[in-house]
Amino acid sequence: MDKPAPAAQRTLFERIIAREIPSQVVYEDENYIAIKDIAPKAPIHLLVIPKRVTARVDDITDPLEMGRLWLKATEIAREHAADYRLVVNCGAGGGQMVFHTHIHILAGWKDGPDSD
Ligand code: DGP
Repeated sequence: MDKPAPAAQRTLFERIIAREIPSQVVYEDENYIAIKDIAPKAPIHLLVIPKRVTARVDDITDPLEMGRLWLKATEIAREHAADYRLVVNCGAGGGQMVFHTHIHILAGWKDGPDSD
């Protein structure tokens, strides 16, 4: 097997997947990992991260791959909350800070996203 790229060339989330950086993993399979966000913006704040690296969600061009990612995000969200918000920040101007595609799951408010 090829040696992994040096840490400096890999994304933060690749390093989390490789367990080089600790995180709270709530789900993992061969294609995805879901972790708790380090700076939660809601009572429940998870990140669903495909293991295949693309920088941003619009780099995914295969409809099946895009569909599977969103299905996985809804599956994981439903395991944590009945109602939830899914968010994708795309590009620095869209608020993206980590350039490894991910979907935010936000949930757990008492009475909707603006309640607490
Ligand atoms: P975005 O702005 O969409 O790229 O969101 C990146 C998210 O990643 C942001 O909500 C904070 C989270 N984050 C950044 N560094 C870490 C980390 O080291 N561990 C975890 N669990 N989350 C992180």
